[in-house]
Amino acid sequence: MVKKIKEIPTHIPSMKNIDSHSHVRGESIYIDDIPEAQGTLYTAVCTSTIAHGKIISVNYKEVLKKEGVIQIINHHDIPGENQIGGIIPDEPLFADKEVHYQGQPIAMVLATTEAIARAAVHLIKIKYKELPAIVDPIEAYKKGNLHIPSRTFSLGKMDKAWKQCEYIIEGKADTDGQEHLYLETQGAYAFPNENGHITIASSTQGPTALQRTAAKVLNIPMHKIEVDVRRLGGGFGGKEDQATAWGVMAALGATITRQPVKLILHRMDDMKMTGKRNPYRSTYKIGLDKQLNILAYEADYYQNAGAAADLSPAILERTLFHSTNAYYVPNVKVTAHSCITNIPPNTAFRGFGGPQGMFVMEAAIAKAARKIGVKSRAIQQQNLLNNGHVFPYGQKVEECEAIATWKGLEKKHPLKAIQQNIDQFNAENIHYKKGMAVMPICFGISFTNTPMNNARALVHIYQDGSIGISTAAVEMGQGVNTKMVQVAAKILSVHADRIKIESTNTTRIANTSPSAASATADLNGKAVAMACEVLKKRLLKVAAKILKVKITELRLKDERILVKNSPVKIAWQTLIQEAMLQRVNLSEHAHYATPKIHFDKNKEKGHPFAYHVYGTAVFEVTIDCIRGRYEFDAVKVVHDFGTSMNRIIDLGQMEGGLVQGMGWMMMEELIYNKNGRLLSNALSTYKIPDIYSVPKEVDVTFLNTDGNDMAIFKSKAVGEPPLLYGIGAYFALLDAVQQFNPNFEPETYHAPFTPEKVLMGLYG
Ligand code: LUZ
Ligand code: MOS
Repeated sequence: MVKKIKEIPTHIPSMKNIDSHSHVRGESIYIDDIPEAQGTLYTAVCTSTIAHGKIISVNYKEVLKKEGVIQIINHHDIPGENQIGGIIPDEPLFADKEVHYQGQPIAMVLATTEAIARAAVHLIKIKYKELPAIVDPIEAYKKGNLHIPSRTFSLGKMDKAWKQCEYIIEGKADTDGQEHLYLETQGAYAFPNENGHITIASSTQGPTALQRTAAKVLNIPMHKIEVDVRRLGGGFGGKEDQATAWGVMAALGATITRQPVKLILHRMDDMKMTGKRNPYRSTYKIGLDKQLNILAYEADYYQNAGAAADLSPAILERTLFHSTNAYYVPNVKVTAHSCITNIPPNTAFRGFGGPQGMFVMEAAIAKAARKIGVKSRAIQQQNLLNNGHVFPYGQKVEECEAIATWKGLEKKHPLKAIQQNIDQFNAENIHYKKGMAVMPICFGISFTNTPMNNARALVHIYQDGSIGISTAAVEMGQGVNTKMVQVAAKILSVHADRIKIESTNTTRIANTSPSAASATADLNGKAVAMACEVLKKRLLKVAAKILKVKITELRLKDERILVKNSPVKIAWQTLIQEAMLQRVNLSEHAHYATPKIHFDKNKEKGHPFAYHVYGTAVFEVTIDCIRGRYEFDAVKVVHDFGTSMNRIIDLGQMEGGLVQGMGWMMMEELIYNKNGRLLSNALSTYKIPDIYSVPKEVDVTFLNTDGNDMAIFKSKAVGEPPLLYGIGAYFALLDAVQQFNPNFEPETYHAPFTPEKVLMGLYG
């Protein structure tokens, strides 16, 4: 069945982001905008200048002489455990005897001004005994340096499958890391309260992770720590786990000095000290039959995890989950290795290991297509997932939109016509060549770690009829707070301006999962919906009592109670006053846990995802064959949003994710030298897409589908999936380069495809 395609109307009928006013006026409050309390101390962090070694001595003498320096804090000053590791306890807050990467914190200086603190750090004299550094994951693997035992997903019978293949192709595919480059750098502001209680304002995606870790380091119970998050100036995964260290340091400083302590990283320090998307190196083998069916796929992923595990074990898992992208492969054996290296611990980044795995599959298809003499898209289309198939991890493919989005794309933007234009252009031009690539995607929605799939909401209706909502959702620019308003407004049938979304606060909402895995609106939205349904029922009961009718005759609509077949109405405000008189509870706390999902790590099988998101994009690029420069002419996408509850926000996520993914594939060249030093440590040496590097045309079509009940209001998760499209940029560039230089075949498909690499490919 071919689904109807709905155009995006010019006037998108959805709610404007509730933050847009304060954003545009510069009035939104981030950590550095919090009015400063008297006595605030400022922090600078002293970090390792070598990638691996033993600390022989640390001399603070000169620092203490400096005027304005109040305190130096290092591992000796920690009341509890010197440990901040999230999944594995392998990461000290401050290095003790050894250092494992350049930029690893050793101590912090508190001073009366930030300038003094920063200057003071340079007066700390550290002697090291240097040890050899490893930055390459395969070298680490060969030495047996792994964070966790390697993991394998498998399906079918490999030996038998290889024998049935007409074509077998092997190759290598590498992806570099990616700097998150959130506009707001990492930071926190901690306030000491009475009795050793601490409040931490933090720019974190994971308030509970910070609370739990601070409690461990400070050696106090979690209830003495309140983490408060107003909003983030971007996170992209970089603050899922790695906001914790800075919050803990600020809390430690505030505990020791009994003064408020503020810690905000400067951009270059943030780039140097924090982890990024995990670079991967991979090998693959793919087998196809004569009809281009992929019969077998084998891959080994070497994840460059960095010096501590951080979230890398979970990221590794998602690489395996997405190893076959949007394709059905009946025989699969994929193995992933989490390699310990001497660079900062790498971490979550939009897609969470999924993109790294999918790139390898796309590389395998591209190389196979070239060997066989067909277009990649012939192989892609032949192998798209469909209902009744099974993923390598055992989950059945249901409500699959892989073919529907492909056909939707074909219908709106016939690929043949695009190809003809390109062929004609290439025939007529010598110095410019065009290329194209199609990129289907499939992304599983849920934390792969099943227990994390839960959230809560606390809804208060105040006696004047206004409403305050707290959830575990962290607003980081993705618009989740706007979606929460929409959920409550719809269920309680009130105007959106009656509703305020409170900060994310561990005292109001406890034991939160981080805002991550694209699941924030689903998990928290469902909790808000549950709380509002309960409140609605109570209010209807109040009205029924006044009107002496059955509840079933009543409806809550547009701030009125309506009675069936009667002109009688009760206004919202009156209803709330009546509820107060009847002593009805106008607050509700609800808990949502995703049903149906499970996963058995021993068998590596289960049903880990609530649902999947699908889509297909086509990329068109023009390269300048003299200079190696290039411009993307167009990216056209048909995407499965389910029934979008907010087209403006969802379109924003789509465009932002697409361009962020393209940046990773095109230009964001993250370079560590062999001594583990980050060379691309500033915006002058690390290039991200600007307005000139985005495609000249981005055409997004909303696939008209029913959506899935596990998604909030059937509006599918949209945070991470769009980033995956970016992978298409690499293959469009490869196609264009091969138009000019048909002999070009990279030994390793290695993203990003920078203009420099394009130039070398053109003449290589
Ligand atoms: N974080 C996490 C994530 O802890 N588990 C996940 O599965 C995940 N997926 C995407 C992004 N963050
Ligand atoms: Mo994320 S990579 O969903 O924090």
